[in-house]
Amino acid sequence: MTVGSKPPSRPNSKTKPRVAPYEFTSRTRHKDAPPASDKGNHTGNEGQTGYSTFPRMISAGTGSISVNEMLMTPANASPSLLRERFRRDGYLYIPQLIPREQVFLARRTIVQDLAKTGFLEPGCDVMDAVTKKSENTNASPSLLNRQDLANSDSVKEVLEHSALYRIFEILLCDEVQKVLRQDRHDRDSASIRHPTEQIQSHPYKWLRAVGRNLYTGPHVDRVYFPSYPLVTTAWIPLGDITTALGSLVVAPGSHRSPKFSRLRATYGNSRVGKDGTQSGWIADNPEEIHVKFGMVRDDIQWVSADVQMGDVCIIGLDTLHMSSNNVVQPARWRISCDTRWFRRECARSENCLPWAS
Ligand SMILES: O=C(O)CCC(=O)C(=O)O
Ligand SMILES: [Fe+2]
Repeated sequence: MTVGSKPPSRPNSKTKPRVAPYEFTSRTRHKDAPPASDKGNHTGNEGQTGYSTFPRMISAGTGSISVNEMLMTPANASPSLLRERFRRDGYLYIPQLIPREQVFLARRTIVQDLAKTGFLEPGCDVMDAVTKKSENTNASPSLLNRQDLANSDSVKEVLEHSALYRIFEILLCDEVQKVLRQDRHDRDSASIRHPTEQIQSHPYKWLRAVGRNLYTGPHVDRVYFPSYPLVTTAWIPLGDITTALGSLVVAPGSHRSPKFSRLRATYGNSRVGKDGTQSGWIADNPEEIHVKFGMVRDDIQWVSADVQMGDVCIIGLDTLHMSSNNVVQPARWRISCDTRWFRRECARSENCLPWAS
């Protein structure tokens, strides 16, 4: 497929398995999955096969953990279900919240830039974001420093999509319930009348292209946001991301379970530097966390997903999470963006803006 191709049509989320992202053909296996003949005995990289079966073993940091599948919450779920699950689990996995066509266009903008700046292997489909085989394996596009790219039209349309405003109005504002009750017909629509009135998206966007063998270690976002009382993260994959490419991994319930109270009271109260940097990680090896905070191994149950363009994961401020390692072969960039959301009044009352490390 060429760069100028039009985006693939949106899959019907009811028809599983979901399709590979950058193809028009009806491929049913994920790009990272091994050949069908391998199924059943393939162990791949530490068991990371890209199969749609859970639980599975994944590489995370310097360790290896078992993950179950994230619970999917439909984009048109009622406000009460969205709130209830978010309160209970500390995260929401919402497949196809954003039209995949729009995410496709955003991805295209980013990968074209990666091609221009020399980070993609020549001769490969740019949409696959195949990492350039270079002698300097540490070369990184440092997309965190590319706010220009994050703010380009096609990317920003995804990162600040009206569907996200609607979700955060539901999760962060009591008032929206009243508005929605007044007009039941509006309830399931993608946007409410004035989606930006109460909610603000942080202007800084944490855009990432994560290379092979890299990952984000276990952390809670609170340690990076001491002065934002209600900030909530929307993790937006800008491509199809299997657990082998470096998907989000979350510990459901870790934001409120008594088992995590020591973690929250000690590490969770600490303050560190820049978001997502190593300074805020609990450990390089997630298998060490329970030992540090007086838990037993089974107290921490991890979940993850093979996410697709259009999917969004919402993460609470105190919810333990990380990414899995990018171990796919041939090496490809994992492209995603963390976006932060809060009530507009919070930005006025707290020293929330601009982002400062
Ligand atoms: O994408 C990643 O590697 C980290 C994501 C994350 O920690 C977040 O979105 O808060
Ligand atoms: Fe995070």
